[in-house]
Amino acid sequence: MNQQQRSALLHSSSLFPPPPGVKLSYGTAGFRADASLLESTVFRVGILAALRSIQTGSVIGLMITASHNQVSDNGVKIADPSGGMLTQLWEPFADAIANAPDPNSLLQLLDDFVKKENITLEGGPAARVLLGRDTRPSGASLVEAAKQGITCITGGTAIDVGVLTTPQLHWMVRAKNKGVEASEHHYYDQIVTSFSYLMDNIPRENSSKDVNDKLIVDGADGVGGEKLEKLKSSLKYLSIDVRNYGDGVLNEGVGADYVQKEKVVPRGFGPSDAGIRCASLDGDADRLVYFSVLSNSNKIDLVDGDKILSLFALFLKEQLRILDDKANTSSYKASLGVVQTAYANGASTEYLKQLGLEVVLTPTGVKYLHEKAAEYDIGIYFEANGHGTILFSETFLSWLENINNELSSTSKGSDQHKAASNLLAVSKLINQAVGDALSGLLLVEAILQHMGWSIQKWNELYQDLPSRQLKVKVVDRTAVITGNAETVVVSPVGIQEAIDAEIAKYTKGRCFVRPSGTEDVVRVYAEASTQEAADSLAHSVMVIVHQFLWF
Ligand code: NG1
Ligand code: ZN
Repeated sequence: MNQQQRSALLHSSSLFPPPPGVKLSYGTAGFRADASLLESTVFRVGILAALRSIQTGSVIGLMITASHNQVSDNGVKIADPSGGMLTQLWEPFADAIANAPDPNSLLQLLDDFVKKENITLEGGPAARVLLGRDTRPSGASLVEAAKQGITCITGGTAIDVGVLTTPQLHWMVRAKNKGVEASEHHYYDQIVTSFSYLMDNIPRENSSKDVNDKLIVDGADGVGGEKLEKLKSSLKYLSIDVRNYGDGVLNEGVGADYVQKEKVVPRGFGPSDAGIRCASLDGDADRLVYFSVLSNSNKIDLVDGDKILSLFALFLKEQLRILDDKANTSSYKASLGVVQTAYANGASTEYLKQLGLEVVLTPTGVKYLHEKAAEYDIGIYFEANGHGTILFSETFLSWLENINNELSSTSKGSDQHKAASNLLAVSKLINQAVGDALSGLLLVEAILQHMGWSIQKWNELYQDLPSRQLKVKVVDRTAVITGNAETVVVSPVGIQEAIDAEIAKYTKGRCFVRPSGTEDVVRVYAEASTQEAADSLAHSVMVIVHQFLWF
């Protein structure tokens, strides 16, 4: 690092002192905290993004959002060149620089890291970072801090793409690095075109009375609602009523996280919506759940991420089967895999296995699910909370393109041809970079129309086991170390035996605890054959967590 670069770093970082006594960790979704604590962190993540861009010779993304957290929080995360999450190899360094106490120790860390990672600061490619943010009021000033971080690396360019959903930013990073058109307009163009294509391909006999074109969407008073309100007029065959698209307080009594955890209607919905298909996005539109309002009540029937996954899996399996039926073309045995976390409802896992699908569990966090799903030709991953997507391998996609062309000339309009083109359309509609509520919603809508299913019919695929999630405040949540995709606690010693003894008291009992990656709590999840039993199991395990960790 030359002298000019060193002075630039020392000078700029002295303008962004870290708040005293705050220790931050990159977590499951980047850094998150009260927005007033984040300027220094975002500035430093700007530096990190610039270094990552130089090292990879690619465009990197930096997103300012705290997703479903309350409006006074904010957060920052990095999108790697593929559009996926920052490589896990860099996370410890992200933690180290975020927590460096002063400009000199920050400079020392950067100097060592640049050497260790062979990052060429002079004469190599210049850093290019796409900067996006959600609608939080604190976003604008945090974007300025990020710009300072990016540009204090010599030659670094910050490209401010304004207010976007998190998945749009990830999509743009991926598109830019593939050398294709990457504006927000192109994003809409791609999803609207592939959605229309799927809708046009629907077998006429399935356009039944069971499924109508009306959908009500809760936009969480965030960026997703705002974007969908603008997008909806270009969606043929679908009539969307968007509520909560920006007038109320972000995530307050609204949004996918609220709906999924509380199982009640979001603000602006009520008994008059009973029976209608409804969906809810989270604050940055990377989560999606569906629900229907029960008559004369504020309660809902929740259709969560596990059921979205099941719907996608059914449809894709069917398309692959139809494609496989044809004998006249070179065959390709595409691998189809399903990836969940321990939070997936046990009934969903059982249902998916009964369909003959391969189901794998990973620890919580998109990075783990995504990595695993990428091992298949078609990998579908979803968290119960509604974050997920479908990944297609390059090999499979190029085979599919060829077959589609072949079928288009030999048997245009045949079932096989439609199956091939449906699969291609899904790969274009669904975000290949990260879970995306807007494109996920359009795929759900297209499949429901294709099946001729109402939301009630979809919800009947299987019956969820009653479950309960609790948060426990402890002195130090990092004292909880888990194993086996977070299904068991390895440390503190003895706690797992105590949990097992509780689980054994319940029919269909299942329970696990893990430290949250986004909040300062330990989470408890319990499942059992009745709601009372699930509540009671969760509660007893919460007491155990207290006993072992409140010292
Ligand atoms: P943590 O706080 O680590 O449980 C939560 C979600 C994750 C994931 C991240 C990122 C639950 C139980 N956990 O993580 O699945 O979505 O937020 O937003 O829903
Ligand atoms: Zn989110």
